[in-house]
Amino acid sequence: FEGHLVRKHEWENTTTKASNRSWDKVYCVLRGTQLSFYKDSKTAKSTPDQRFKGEGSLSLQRAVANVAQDYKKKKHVFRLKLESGGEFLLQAHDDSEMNTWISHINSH
Ligand code: I3P
Repeated sequence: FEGHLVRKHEWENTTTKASNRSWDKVYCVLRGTQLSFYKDSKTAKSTPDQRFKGEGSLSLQRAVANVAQDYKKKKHVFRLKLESGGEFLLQAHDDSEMNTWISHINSH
């Protein structure tokens, strides 16, 4: 499963806020239990090792995605909580796309 989302890294782990908390447009690819971010769909397809800003993939083992009810600044935003304590906010185009992402992430 894959598609465009806008991403904000909130927490590095349970105690450290992410140093860069700006919103980035990213192309997201879910392969098994791994979530990878890319600059665009072309890069994801042609050179899947070339992830956004040289980042690693995220492990979704014991990760949970939920609607970000408390985040009011943008619509269609869900929160991804990783086992590491890392947290991301991810904005979809609409609620239906958001709910599709949430179920894919939670049903791996
Ligand atoms: C961040 C940027 C984000 C903002 C974040 C800022 O600054 O303005 O949009 O999050 O606020 O730190 P920069 O682009 O200079 O990194 P919101 O959109 O959620 O307000 P934060 O520090 O409160 O997370």
